[in-house]
Parts: sequence; C-alpha cells; structure tokens
Amino acid sequence: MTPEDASKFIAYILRHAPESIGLRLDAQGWAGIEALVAGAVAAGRDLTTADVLQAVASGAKKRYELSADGLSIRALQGHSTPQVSRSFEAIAPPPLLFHGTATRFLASIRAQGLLPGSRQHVHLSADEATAVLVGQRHGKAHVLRVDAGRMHAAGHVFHRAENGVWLTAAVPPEFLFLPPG
Ligand code: HQG
Repeated sequence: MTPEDASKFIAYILRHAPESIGLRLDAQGWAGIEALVAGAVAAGRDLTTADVLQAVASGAKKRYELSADGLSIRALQGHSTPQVSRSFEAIAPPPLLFHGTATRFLASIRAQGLLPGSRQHVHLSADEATAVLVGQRHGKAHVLRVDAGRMHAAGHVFHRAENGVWLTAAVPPEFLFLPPG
C-alpha cells in the first residue's frame, strides 16, 4: 500500500470499522499493532508493521498515537465505532472556532446547526486555514465561524484532542455566524 492508502485504511479501521478485520479496540481506542496487521493481512490487505509506524510518524495531521511501550496504536479522534468512547477532559475553548463545510450543506446547517453525523463529535479547528482544507473534502468549501465563547458560557462542553482538533457534541444554529440567505 502507498503511505497515503495505508493511513486511510488504518483510519477507516481504527475509527469506523475494526470489526471488518476482526479487530477489537478498547474503550479508549487502542489496538495492538500486531493484531491490526494480522487482521489486515487475513482480510487480504497488504499492510506491514512498517506501514503502520510510518502512518503514525508522517502526515500533517497527527491522526494516531502510539502507546508508551510502542505495541499499540489508536486514532486520536473522529470515531464512529461504538467500541470506542474516549473520555476527553472538558476545557474552555478560545472565543472563536472554525468549522469547514461545503456550501451544499449550508441550508441544512442553518436549520439544524452542526450535527456530528456518524461521528461522536462535531469537529472544529482553531485556525481558518485548517477549516478550509476540511471543507474542501466535501465540495466547495465554506468556513463557518462558531461563537465558542458564548456557547461555553451557555454550558456547552468542549474538548481538545491531542492533535489540536476541537470537539463538541453539536453546535445549535444560534452560535453560528451564517451568511445571509
Ligand atoms: C456536515 C478529517 C448537513 C459537516 C477532518 C461536514 C476533520 C451537516 C459533514 C475530521 C450538518 C460531516 C472531521 C447538518 C454538519 N446538515 N450537513 N446539520 N452538520 N454537517 O467528515 O468535520 O482526514 O464526518 O459540515 O480534518 O468534515 O479524517 O466531518 O461537512 O478533522 O483525519 O456534515 O475528519 O480528518 O463530515 O471532518 P465528516 P468533518 P481526517
């Protein structure tokens, strides 16, 4: 597998579908690297331990973490699998956060606010440039500004994953700066 394909495959397994290769994650998202590689190979994928270690070390996005003993790996955020319920500390967000989306989702977001979809949290970023890249994955990017300070004051809980991604359960529309329309 190319490094990019390996990283995407590992993300899919560790966030969304560990059972598809017979892998069991613990509640904090950890899997043994040996079990991950063995499961992938048994499912016909050409994945090696070196590919896994490279996926952890490389990439602008720090998607994964190695355990202290170097034997296990987990995805830091973005899970939809019910096997994982990571406990994140609640912390106060900066006053303004950003969410990158696509213009085609704006009407629905205006009505419902930001919903986590299949993931366990809505993902927000502290900088606008990251939000543009996230939005481009879905189409014509639109960056929404989130009034995180006011949301937090109103009792909404925020977390920050180790890679800097901000997480919250949902963002009601009144905390979004939406374009007129
Ligand atoms: C949109 C990537 C309609 C939401 C990134 C987004 C991120 C709504 C899409 C991480 C909506 C969900 C997560 C509503 C939200 N109506 N659409 N009410 N509320 N949406 O991929 O935030 O490369 O599940 O705007 O960098 O795009 O995987 O979430 O467009 O950190 O490491 O529904 O994934 O990281 O899409 O991305 P996603 P996301 P990785």
